[in-house]
Amino acid sequence: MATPGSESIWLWLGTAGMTLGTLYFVARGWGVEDAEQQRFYIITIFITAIASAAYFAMATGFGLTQVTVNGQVLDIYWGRYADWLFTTPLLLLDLALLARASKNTIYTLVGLDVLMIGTGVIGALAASSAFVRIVWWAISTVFLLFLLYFLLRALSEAAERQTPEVRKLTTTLRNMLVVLWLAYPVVWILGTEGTIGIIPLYWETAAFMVLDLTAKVGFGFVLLRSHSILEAATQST
Ligand code: RET
Repeated sequence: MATPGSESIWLWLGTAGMTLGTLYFVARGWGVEDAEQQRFYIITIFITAIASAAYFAMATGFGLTQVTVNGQVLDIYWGRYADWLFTTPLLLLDLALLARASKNTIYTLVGLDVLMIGTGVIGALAASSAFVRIVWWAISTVFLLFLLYFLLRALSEAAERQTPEVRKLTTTLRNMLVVLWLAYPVVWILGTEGTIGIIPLYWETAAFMVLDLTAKVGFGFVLLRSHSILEAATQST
């Protein structure tokens, strides 16, 4: 266990943001009676609650380790991967349920997602060489691209079955997800993990915090913003 440096300010901000987001979603979902609508609240609440715990763990140094690659010591926050392993499938589930995607689509997306995070964490912790780390990064990025391909295909199929307002919400969430998720491998390779160190740990931690808050709290906010749209999305057709 290592001690976080000045970047801990961003981790504390992340903890606060995720906690506030969780409380907001709990309050917003309180009076919702419909089981299908409740599902979106439950999933979204767990996404931010898990992240809140992960951020607190990182801020207090639990989720931090050091990896020596070619004589260079890297500070690696492995706590992020523990968070992402559970929360990214839940984010996909939110969107897939909104689009009423088939079970097979959901299994495929979750499988690709677990492979993406799993190979990403190996890349982050691998001490072998910078080259091997970058190969793991490339493998993980390939899984991300397959995942986005399947997601876009499933959502465009679903569009035909949706009312215009539900379709609009799905499109907004889809665009958010694609843009934000593609930024993660970029921050990783330019940051500490990529060993090139173009982005120092301090700014890398800030960048992941902004991405995580937008991809979780921002995403949940947009999804749960309108009770009437969720109602239309869950009505049997
Ligand atoms: C890693 C490793 C390098 C290659 C790729 C990655 C992708 C990470 C993603 C993370 C998404 C996280 C979200 C968190 C929400 O709070 C693991 C950085 C492709 C896409 C949405």
